[in-house]
Amino acid sequence: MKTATYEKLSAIVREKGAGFILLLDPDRLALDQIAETVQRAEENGVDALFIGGTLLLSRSFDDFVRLTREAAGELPIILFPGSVFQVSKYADAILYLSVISGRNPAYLIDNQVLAAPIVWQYQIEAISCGYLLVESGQMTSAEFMSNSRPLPRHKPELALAHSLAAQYLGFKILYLEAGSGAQLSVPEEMIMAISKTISIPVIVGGGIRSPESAQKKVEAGASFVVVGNHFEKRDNFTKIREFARAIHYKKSD
Ligand code: 1GP
Repeated sequence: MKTATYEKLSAIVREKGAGFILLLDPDRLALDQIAETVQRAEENGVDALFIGGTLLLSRSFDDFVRLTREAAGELPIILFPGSVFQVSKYADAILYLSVISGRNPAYLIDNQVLAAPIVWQYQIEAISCGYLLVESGQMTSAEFMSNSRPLPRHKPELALAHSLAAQYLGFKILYLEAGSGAQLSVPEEMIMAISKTISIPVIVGGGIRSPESAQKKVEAGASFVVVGNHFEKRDNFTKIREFARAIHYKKSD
């Protein structure tokens, strides 16, 4: 089994305190804007790229990943798939997600079985990931499409029990997800309760729109912060270095 990308992620946490991950949604970024976006991300402290979306309307997913790979140099490119249709041989790794906050077998195991032969044929590194949807104010696409209930945001003990289960089941990483464009991000109290108890790295994403908010997630114990929606507005890209500094505050750039 390949582990190079997972090891790169671990090295980022060791060297920078936490990692800054930019999420690229193939439906929201035109193919001819990929090179410039990736270059700006790399120059301004982004540590890795996720590619994916809950739904996929664009027909050129494979081209999207290939062009990102060509532009990304040393930056790891990790698929963050909303479905089995989002697997590409051009990625370095795939987050092999299971929506363990829900009880819908389609997102717990069915899609994983469908994707497995493709991942095997392409020889992409699979990073097993326990994925917890956390209630975030309004229904998100992830909640709707996964047809599963998110964890209540004011019940950190419930989220903690799920996180321990993820660790005991052998997931290599945990994702605390408020959902893309979420009204409310994952509460720090929940991140803190989980990260001080489990030993696998914790990714936090969904609804993070400021460097201050990103830093709070790291202070609470997140190993990685994912931002997508906010940088889909081109103007917001001018702030990307501030996000990187905030996320790397423990060992600042
Ligand atoms: C969504 O966690 C990611 O799956 C990022 O969320 O798009 O709200 O930044 P945003």
